[in-house]
Amino acid sequence: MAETKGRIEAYHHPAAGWGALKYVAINLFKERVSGANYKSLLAQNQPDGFDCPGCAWPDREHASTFEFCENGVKAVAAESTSKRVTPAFFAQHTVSELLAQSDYALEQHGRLTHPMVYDPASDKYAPLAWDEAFKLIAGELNALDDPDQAAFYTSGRASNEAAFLYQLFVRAYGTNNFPDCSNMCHEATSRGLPGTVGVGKGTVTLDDFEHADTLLIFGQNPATNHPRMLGELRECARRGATIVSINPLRERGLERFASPQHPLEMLTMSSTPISSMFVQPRLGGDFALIKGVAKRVLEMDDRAVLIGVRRVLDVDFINDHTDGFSEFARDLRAEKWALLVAESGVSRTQIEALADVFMRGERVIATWGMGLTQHKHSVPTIQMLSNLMMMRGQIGRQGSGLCPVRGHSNVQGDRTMGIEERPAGAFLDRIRHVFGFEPPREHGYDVVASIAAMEQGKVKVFVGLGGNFAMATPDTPRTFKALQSCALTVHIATKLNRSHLIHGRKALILPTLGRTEIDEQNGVAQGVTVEDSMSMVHISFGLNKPASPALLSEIAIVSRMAEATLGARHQLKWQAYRDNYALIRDDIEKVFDDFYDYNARVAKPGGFHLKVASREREWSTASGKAQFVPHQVAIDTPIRRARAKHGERLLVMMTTRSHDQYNTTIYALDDRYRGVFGMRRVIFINQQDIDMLGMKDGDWVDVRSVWDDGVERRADGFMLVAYDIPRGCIGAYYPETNPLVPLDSVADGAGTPTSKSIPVLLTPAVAP
Ligand SMILES: Nc1nc2c(c(=O)[nH]1)N[C@H]1C(S)=C(S)[C@@H](COP(=O)(O)OP(=O)(O)OC[C@H]3O[C@@H](n4cnc5c(=O)[nH]c(N)nc54)[C@H](O)[C@@H]3O)O[C@H]1N2
Ligand SMILES: Nc1nc2c(c(=O)[nH]1)N[C@H]1C(S)=C(S)[C@@H](COP(=O)(O)OP(=O)(O)OC[C@H]3O[C@@H](n4cnc5c(=O)[nH]c(N)nc54)[C@H](O)[C@@H]3O)O[C@H]1N2
Ligand SMILES: [Mo]
Repeated sequence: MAETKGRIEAYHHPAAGWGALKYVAINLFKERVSGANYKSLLAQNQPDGFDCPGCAWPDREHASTFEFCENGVKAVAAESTSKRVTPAFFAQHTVSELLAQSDYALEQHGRLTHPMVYDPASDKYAPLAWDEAFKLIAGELNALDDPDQAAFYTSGRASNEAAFLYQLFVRAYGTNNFPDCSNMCHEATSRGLPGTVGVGKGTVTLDDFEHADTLLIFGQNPATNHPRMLGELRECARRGATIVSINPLRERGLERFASPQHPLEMLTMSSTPISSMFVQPRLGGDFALIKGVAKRVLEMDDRAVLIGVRRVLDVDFINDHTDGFSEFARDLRAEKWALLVAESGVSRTQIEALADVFMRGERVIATWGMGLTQHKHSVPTIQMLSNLMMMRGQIGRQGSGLCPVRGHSNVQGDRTMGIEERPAGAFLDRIRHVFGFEPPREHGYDVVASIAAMEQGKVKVFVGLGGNFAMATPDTPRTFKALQSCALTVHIATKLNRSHLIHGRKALILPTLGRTEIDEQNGVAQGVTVEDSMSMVHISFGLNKPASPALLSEIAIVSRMAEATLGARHQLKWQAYRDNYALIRDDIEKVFDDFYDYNARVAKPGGFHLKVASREREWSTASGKAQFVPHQVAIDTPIRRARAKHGERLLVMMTTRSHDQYNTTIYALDDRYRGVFGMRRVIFINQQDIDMLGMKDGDWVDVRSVWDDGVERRADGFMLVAYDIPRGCIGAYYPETNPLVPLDSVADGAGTPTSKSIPVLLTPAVAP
């Protein structure tokens, strides 16, 4: 990739609009989607079509109108490509040769077609029969001294059925080692919310967006990552709702939006302003900011009491539904404004202005993404946001609530199905009751713990159900070594990626059907189900011809792996499950009460809403009430320690997504709304910080992280791009910057790598 040929050019058009359409056309052409597969683009998120593999944002009724989404089209085009990675391809390239290619190049080779096994003699992957592959896996798994020496990763595209069978197999085998992509994603949400509202899921549905008058968007870039959410925001803005973007980066995509759904807007080149207000905290400053808003709300309530006007707090909600308010209020009163201002990087005037917007709102939705979840203090931050919303009863009523916006299209469903390294006792009891075996009780490894366990030789077999573990995880060189120390690595995948090349002593690549493809078992088309970010469960049927006749579905792969490994040990109905996926749903229903009449309810267009207790104002907490949880501003943090040592030259780095990538999959080299074209090795930085470094916009730097374990972590060769971002904060793209994230730098209580707050130093480098 000729990165130096890139250019930086401010983006002046609305998000989406013609730019998106033009891009999509180019992309389809490039992917060489064959004629028959074009029709699949019109079928995404249709009642009789497939669930879009793009993201977890829900669809309006999951029916009728074709919702045009650039992100979805790119995801579908990438899966529907006519390019193939065949045994002949592997015969032509050694693994070492392939390792020298970029992630972008690896993705461009196309779809995997045959099961492959690594041959150390030739350093190449060679084809093998499916049966041989399952025998090999079974042999290695059964040779381990302890089932806890294997780890089973899940990426968030696996369907409910595949995920359920996978956890059933792994628990029958004997471990809870379930690292999954949500450990790196919304784990802080899943661990934080149960402590306040009882359930680790959002409390809103799309319908609430029609009634909200105020939306607070924390740490999210929907123009790129959830384009269909932008459509909802556009409607909210048109109704006159106030939309606030809380983000260190002033994301251009949140300024204006032209909807491809509205031809008139496109023809007249007009657009709808999205955000009415931008608040730019420093990285990780949200905790102090939200606490400041809460403090102001309390102060205004005190004043209301004093002068005898309507209370600002929702006193009825607090009395009837919550616990712990007085202690929380005491802590807020004692908190120093100076500390909140200094920590958030937001002036007191602006904190008060944000509080005014919040208090004026009768129906407020707070949404958040990775900007809140990938910090050391993510769990307290999310709990503080929950506290704030509870102060005004903004949970569990129409038009208001908590809205974590998930990433992968079924990441929420996978957790619901039991992809969980810390399973609840009651769930395990059910598994025992329904399936007649005793599942393991000890908690297993999450992503970070799995890598550490591989390093220490405690995990020897790694199986990945989708994803790109080697590139998605932190501390890249260290993670590579950990994976390479495994006896066996297995990847169930649609496309070639670097994880397949960073392999154990033995290694398998098992190609699988994507969600866009027809999945026939015994001549009957099978559907799979998924749960979106708002707990809607629906069915998905593929429409395209499979990329290769040799592909197996994820369900077939998991069930055959289980049969081969467990043998006669467990009499589970693997064969029946893979012959008819409805039988899997019947058994899911036996384990989870909320899935009653599963098959009947997903047969209805749009599927069904899975009950979220907190939305109904039922609180599944220890006290049976929603809980206010006070938290202090953290004083002794790695970033503060690093800054004490290095002064203002110490910068805090976030790693984020460009417009043309899907996590570790790089579709192209542009980041249109941020004005970056043809390159990815850039650092967004405040002009005053460039001056402070004695450098110029466009200069090149190397990056080194500051951590206290004496290990050098670096990523070299990035171009400085002056940007609207607070001083002391910089941004760059993932996965290029993952080598900078120390493995043991994780969110307290969630274990999420702190990918949005890495202390770093920049040093001048020569332009490549
Ligand atoms: N096209 C596309 N779509 C995707 C994905 C993709 O890679 N490409 N990935 C999918 C997945 S798995 C996920 S999880 C989602 C991710 O979607 P997002 O949550 O939008 O993820 P990021 O791109 O990492 O961007 C996070 C945003 O947080 C801001 N931010 C960073 N640090 C802070 C902070 O400390 N405070 C605040 N307030 N903001 C901060 C950044 O400026 C950025 O705007 O998208 C999903 N959809
Ligand atoms: N520094 C930094 N690191 C991060 C993040 C960050 O913001 N910053 N974000 C984190 C987040 S939010 C996430 S979710 C993770 C993502 O981590 P992962 O989910 O592991 O990564 P992806 O890039 O989404 O995985 C892409 C691969 O999945 C496979 N695939 C695609 N579709 C299918 C399918 O239908 N079935 C199967 N079996 N395989 C399929 C393809 O082979 C493709 O190469 O990365 C995390 N890592
Ligand atoms: Mo994610």
